[in-house]
Amino acid sequence: MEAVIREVLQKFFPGEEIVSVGPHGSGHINHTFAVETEAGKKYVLQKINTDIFKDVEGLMENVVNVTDYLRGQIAQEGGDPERGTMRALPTVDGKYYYKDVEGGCWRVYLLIDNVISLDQAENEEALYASGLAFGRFQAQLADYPAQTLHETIPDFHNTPKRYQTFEKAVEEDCCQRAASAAGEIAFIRARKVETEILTDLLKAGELPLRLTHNDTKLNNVLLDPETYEAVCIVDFDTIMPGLTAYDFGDAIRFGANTAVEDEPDTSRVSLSLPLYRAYVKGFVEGCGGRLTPKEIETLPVGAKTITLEQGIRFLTDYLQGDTYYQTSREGQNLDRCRTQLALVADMERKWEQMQIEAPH
Ligand code: GN1
Ligand code: MG
Repeated sequence: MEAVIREVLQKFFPGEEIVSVGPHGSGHINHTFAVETEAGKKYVLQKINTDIFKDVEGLMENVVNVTDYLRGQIAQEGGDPERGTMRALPTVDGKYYYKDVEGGCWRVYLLIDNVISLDQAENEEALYASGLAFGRFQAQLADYPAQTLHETIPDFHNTPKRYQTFEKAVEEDCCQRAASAAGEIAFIRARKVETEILTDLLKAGELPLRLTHNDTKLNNVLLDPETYEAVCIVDFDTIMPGLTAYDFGDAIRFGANTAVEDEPDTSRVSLSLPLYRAYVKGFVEGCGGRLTPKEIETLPVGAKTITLEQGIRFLTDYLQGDTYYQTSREGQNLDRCRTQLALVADMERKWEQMQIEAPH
């Protein structure tokens, strides 16, 4: 075991005998481990990426306050608050993160056992369940005092801003990679106006700002391995005020894709309409009548916008030398970008069928 991990474990679990520490999950930003003690207790240990999350204090305050609040909501609804949301654990000093001698920041959650996390949808049940869970999540947080939240990443889903950063990266071309992505650059440029649709509607007051999760990937919902029902939503790092369309869209981008996010063969990428519809049903149901007709109408726009935004973000990172997303092979960010753009193209083909009628 690395000395630094030993130091961290001492702060969270003094006196507990640790029997194993191993990699856990498939996140692209933080480093995640599962920890098991001799007494059979299981925890999730995470090294927070502080290049990206600069205000760890604020981040952990969000996590602790929102999970406490959710525990109250879940208990009121008759659910199991201990399995229904994450529980962060304090260090011996009572703080919810520990800064190691090298300046790395760590946190610990209780590990929720007997669940699965899917990097690709296995069936419609999983999409329905995750839609229902994210819809309910939004409903449960409808009265949360949003102004008390720290903005962990400013302009996180500000697609026009993402577009500007992308243009700058193309112009600078610091790694001489732009030529290898000429087709992708042209594809994105041809859709520049579309990056502005949702933010314009927000500015015009036609869409409300809500408390959103902002990273609604299928693998951020822990599911029961037998029933595929949702047990717990994880990854509260980007809970911030945002648009419903983005939360809906990000789940579609990831969960209704017939291929994995970094599939090198884009002919395998497509939008599965049955998976899409299963998510729509769950999400709208979960929101429990809270969505405005305009919000429902713009859900498909959300799916397309965030898929384009994610393509833009992956391509920007590729052009800038792979400094943001963790990669395990060369060209992975370009592959990731290509899957997103292939999915956008397929959404354009299926646009009519993606439309959702608002209930009257
Ligand atoms: C990152 O680390 P992870 O997998 O939870 C990213 C999301 C992207 C996602 C793409 C803070 O999430 O915005 O949608 O990768 N998180 C951050 O898979 O940038
Ligand atoms: Mg995340």
